[in-house]
Amino acid sequence: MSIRTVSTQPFPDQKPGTSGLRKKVPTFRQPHYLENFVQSIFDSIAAPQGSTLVLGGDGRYYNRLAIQIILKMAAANGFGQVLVGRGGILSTPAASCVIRKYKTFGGIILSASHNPGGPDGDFGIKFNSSNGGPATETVTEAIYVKSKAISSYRILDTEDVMLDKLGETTLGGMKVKVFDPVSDYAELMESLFDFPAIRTLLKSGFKIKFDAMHAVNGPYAKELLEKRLGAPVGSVMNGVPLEDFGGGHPDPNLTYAHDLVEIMYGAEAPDFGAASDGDGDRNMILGKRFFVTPSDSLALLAANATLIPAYKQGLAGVARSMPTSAAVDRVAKALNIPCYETPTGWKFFGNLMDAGKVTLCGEESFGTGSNHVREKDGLWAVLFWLNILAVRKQSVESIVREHWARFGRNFYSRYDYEGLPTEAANGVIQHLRDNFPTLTNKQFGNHTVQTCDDFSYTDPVDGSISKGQGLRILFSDDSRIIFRLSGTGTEGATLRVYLEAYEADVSRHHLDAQEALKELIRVALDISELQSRTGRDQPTVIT
Ligand code: G16
Repeated sequence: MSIRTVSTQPFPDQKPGTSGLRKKVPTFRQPHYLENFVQSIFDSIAAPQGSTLVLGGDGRYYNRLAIQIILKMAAANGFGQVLVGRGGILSTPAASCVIRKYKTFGGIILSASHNPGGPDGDFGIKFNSSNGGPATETVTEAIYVKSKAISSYRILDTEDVMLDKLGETTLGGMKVKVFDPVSDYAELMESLFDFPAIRTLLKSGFKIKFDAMHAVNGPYAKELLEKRLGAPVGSVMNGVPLEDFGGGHPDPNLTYAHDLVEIMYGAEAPDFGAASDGDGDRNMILGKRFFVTPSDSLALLAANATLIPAYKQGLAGVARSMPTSAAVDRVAKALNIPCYETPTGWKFFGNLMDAGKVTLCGEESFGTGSNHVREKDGLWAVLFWLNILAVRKQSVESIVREHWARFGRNFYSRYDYEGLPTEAANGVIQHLRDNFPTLTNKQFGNHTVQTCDDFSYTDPVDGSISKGQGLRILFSDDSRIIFRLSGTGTEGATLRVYLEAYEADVSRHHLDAQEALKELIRVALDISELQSRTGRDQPTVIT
């Protein structure tokens, strides 16, 4: 068993995006591609000799192979121990939980989140720091810089490790501990929520359906919802993780979680429905024939937080990503707590939570979480909702409608144009930017533009500045249109258009969001010249 130093050449495309490096599987399978990136991580983080690392992924195609490579490289790079989820499985929030619980130096998470998997699907890798959260931009930038200058990597020449049996082995001088990926996380959930109250709710005939979308959360949901909380077996659907997610797109929204949507809008609809994504950090919440937008869900969790044992003392503050609706801002105002607006990307919440400035945070992209870990957390959101439902004994719909009646409704929708030629997408953004001066003060129907800017964020904790985080067109009536290029796609460019309009009048709260936002959508298409510049007359997905 010897350490081999392998000569390599840099790949020019290893810049981490919104959440780590995401590429097609064939890209990752090129000789040295994964190895270069892993060595760049190790060279950037400067872990002391003998450090412990957590390792696991969402089980998608290439997960197991990648884990073997990373284990051998960790052994050759001086790590003392790696904790690996059994079968190489570890949901993203569970990885965060384990990094924190065992105070490890950090962890490597393998996932392309909600993107499809399989031999031609997507794969991804990211490093999480010792706080359990995604590496900050300073660290990801350092990794990128290393990747552009790499000339060799180190790997141990040895047999593969057995990943399917709990226990310890050694790899060179390094210990490999295969652990149960569910138990630490389940224990953490049980410490946050009122399990007896939820158990009583589920015994009372309240029916739930959770769609794990053949992704990583299947075993976690079965353990928590069916085993510990007593939901009938079968309440968790698509609960067996598959390497290609059963050919599906493990993205919990109304388009891709269609199995669940059909059930929740059907004649025999359960009282509560939810889904999570490939790596278990996103969530979608549904009531009987009722969809809760992620932005409303965040606002509602904040407004009801003191009903939950873990948050009964109240919240230090809340945070949302810039494109997320301002529904939570209204709750924060009523609670008299700070509300932070960050760029898109969970990594921006970490500093705020570490500094004790926020307790809850969330994003329009179906992510909500709290300071219990440093990742967004799909099942946590589901349990939070179930706990609220157990206390308030009302339907999902009536809880949301009461919330709107109190705070007003932020109508919200996102239009995604996926797989655009990069030049066309950049052209739309440039055109808008060039037109900022002519847009200010301009009136469009009932909406008058107040300001336009390119969102820039100064981290209040470490002072770091992140520029170019999305174009905002802000209207005087609190409506907003945001244009942003996604940082998680793997093919061409994905242009996102976020639309939001505030409505205080309860008599208009029943409106369909698309109807309420009709005029803003027209304005957005008009001022961006999106259709003529991209040749697309329809978005790929509307959420
Ligand atoms: C990641 C990030 C989120 C972000 C989402 C979409 O989520 O962690 O913060 O909102 O991507 O980003 P973009 O709009 O750049 O595509 P996930 O669930 O994909 O890891």
